[in-house]
Amino acid sequence: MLDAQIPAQSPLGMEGDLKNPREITSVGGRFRTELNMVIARHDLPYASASLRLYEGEIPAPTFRVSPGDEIEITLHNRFPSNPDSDPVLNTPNQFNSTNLHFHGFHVSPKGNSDNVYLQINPGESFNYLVQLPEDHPAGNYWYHPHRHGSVAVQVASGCGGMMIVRGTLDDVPAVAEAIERVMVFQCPVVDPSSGEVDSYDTIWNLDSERFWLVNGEYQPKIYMREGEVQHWRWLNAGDEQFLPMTLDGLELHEIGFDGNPYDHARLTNKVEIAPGNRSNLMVRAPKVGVYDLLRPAFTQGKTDLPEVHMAQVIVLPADTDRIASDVKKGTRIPEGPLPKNAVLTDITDAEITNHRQIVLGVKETPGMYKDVVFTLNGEPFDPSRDDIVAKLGEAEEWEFVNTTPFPHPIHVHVNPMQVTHINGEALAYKHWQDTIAVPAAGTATVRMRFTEFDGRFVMHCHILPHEDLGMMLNVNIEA
Ligand SMILES: [Cu+2]
Repeated sequence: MLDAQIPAQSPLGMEGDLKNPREITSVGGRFRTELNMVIARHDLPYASASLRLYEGEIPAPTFRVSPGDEIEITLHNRFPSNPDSDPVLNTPNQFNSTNLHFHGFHVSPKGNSDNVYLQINPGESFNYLVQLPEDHPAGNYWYHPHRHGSVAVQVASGCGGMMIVRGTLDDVPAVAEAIERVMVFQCPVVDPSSGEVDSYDTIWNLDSERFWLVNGEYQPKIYMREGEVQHWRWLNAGDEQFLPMTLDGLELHEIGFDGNPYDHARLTNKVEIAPGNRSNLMVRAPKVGVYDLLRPAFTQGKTDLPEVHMAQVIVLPADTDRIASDVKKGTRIPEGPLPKNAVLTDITDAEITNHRQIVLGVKETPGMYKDVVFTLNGEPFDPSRDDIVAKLGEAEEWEFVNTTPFPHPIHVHVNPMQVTHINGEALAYKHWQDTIAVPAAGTATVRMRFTEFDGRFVMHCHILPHEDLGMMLNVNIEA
């Protein structure tokens, strides 16, 4: 075995402190693991639940790889057989069939690489082989199932793990000297009477009772030392709720988003991660005390969502004897420009060969789940249709026009997007993301370069019930 394993542990080596998820790392240019999908029992705050999980763990193990690595993952679907044998496209179906997606990776979408058109049925195994380019941007990515019809159920059950590509921010001295926390936010939603996620009605309602977990723990404690700065890697691995997060009393300096470093550290009092987004934060604890990491009450589209108490942050005196004195302790926020991911250079007007508009909608359709389908350019998903055909080596500008009263986080596979406008207003700083929250009844404009990889892939809404109900289309990049 080539696996290098790091057990789940507190980065402070401290009892009672939030543990980082178990980690599997690449060695000598190669990452290799088995990934078993099983149903496992977990005690949630409101029910003893049977969850669909990778390795029976919530969250799944963190994978840490390097640019240029060859990634080989053997996925074993050990779920029971599907009760429904005759799936209806764009309705929830076959909750025990699956596949594997590498969210945000710039890799081939074909064959046994990041191919979301595959279907791995119960009892089957599949060998994924993904070649990460030598110049792949470093940062936070993640992996999760992506089979159309069962994606929301499986992610809402807890299938998902962080995937870290080493480099860029890791080498910034202020980041390197700080302890690192991987924080995966998930909210397994089960029917409290059965403890299972077998009815779509359980997850459909945005305001159904949800209990957010951080690294599988409910309202965990996070320890810091007075004056300390820690590097936190956040992932919203939930199925549909946005997370606009606050941590009053501590300083939040955002240094990256969707894996890519910002131009410089940004002091903020709210960090918003839509479903699928990641954030890199430097968190400074100026004073001893107890603080709340909160998702304050807010309105998502038309739905009022309650305050969520995500975790408690306990800041101990700098000379505490509860943390060994040899545990490293960052104290600095990166100053000046942050290192860029080199291939992500601004896409200029002159490079753009095509402009497209993509209209986000919803359409009453009797006979479908809840009698609706979600649409892109007026149509629900059809795997046999090429909705967008573009040329390898070219760059395009896409405007997402949201005709619905809900925000939709739009995720495009394979190539990252440089976000240029929100609601028609040009952004002074144009960041690179793979998932962009298109405001309710608003617009977002992005630019993309189709480099290295031809083939078919998808773009879709990362509110995953919207995807299952049709909000996805095919992009075909021709060589
Ligand atoms: Cu959506």
